[in-house]
Amino acid sequence: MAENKPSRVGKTKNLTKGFKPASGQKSTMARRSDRFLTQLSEYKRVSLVTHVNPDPDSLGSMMGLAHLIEAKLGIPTRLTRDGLISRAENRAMVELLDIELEPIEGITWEAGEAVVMVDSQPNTGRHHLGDDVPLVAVIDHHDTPGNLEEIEFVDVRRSLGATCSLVSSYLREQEVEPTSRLATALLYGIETELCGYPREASPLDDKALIHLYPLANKDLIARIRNARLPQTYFNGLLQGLQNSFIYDRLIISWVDDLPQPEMAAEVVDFLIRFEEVDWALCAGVHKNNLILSLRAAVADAEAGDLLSKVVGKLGRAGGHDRRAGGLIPLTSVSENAIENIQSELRKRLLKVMHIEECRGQRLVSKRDILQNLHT
Ligand SMILES: [Mn+2]
Repeated sequence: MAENKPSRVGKTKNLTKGFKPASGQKSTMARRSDRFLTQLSEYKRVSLVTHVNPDPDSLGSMMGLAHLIEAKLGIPTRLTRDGLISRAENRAMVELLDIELEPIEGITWEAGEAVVMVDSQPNTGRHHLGDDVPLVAVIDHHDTPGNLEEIEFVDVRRSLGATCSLVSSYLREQEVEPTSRLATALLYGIETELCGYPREASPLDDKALIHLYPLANKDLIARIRNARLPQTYFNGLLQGLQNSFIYDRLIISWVDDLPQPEMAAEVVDFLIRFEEVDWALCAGVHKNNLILSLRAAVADAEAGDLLSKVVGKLGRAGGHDRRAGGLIPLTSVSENAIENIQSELRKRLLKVMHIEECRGQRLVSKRDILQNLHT
């Protein structure tokens, strides 16, 4: 990665764009936002990248940093998109807030361009970035460690609920007031990371919410949160409910035909509220992948580590303390091949959770499913 870094622009010239921390700040530059801006001050352009299938936290974070960079450094920025945005709420966010995203596959990096990664870390298997990406900074809150050795600026805070909270703290430190549109994006980004159950939040998240709430457009947030849903959503949810099996304090839901990859998370967000379990996993087939989503209703669950141990070399996984996701590429989507991988996954999961191998008990019995079916 290092040898392909573009040369900085005008290092010896008199810089008009050079960043100086606000007066009154110690020259030791204790504030991370000062160091972040200083690191970027000599580039011609800054591009923001994030993980595949960007979610509200990654979209809001890209928008917030772009706004900060443009306001304080006067450097042009661009936001990118890796993969698709398919969840209805996330699509509504992009549409209603008019977020312009350049598809990552069509991008060529220019000399003098810096790339900032948000809500993710390099080499975690969550991007389609080439080796030539001029990555200068990484700002994230995931437990899953990435390869950060070559990165000049790193701010990873695992105790934070949302990357948007970290970005909001940069804006506050630099006294850059977010526009209503930006405040809406940041608030929704934080809300989606925090307001589910189990909640993983810190005082910095609360501070950001308090600051952003009066500035945000609550009508737009309501429209995003309650985005209209396609028929495939109900089909996917029904499949999940019909194929949910309980093993002690764990429930596993198999979806043979996931309408879109993020649906796995929606299924477990629903199932983790079941009072009889502490863990919920959804494994759904989407295209040639088995998409995994895990939730834990107990503290110090280390869900990210646990899922990554379970998946091992079959694929990749990671996440937070109580929320995790993963992906297993399927070599075949035949019924047999899928059943094999499902049974291997179940075996591994029961083992790491110290649950005895047993026949799973259906969440909804077959008899009930059939009896209540109107024809
Ligand atoms: Mn996030």
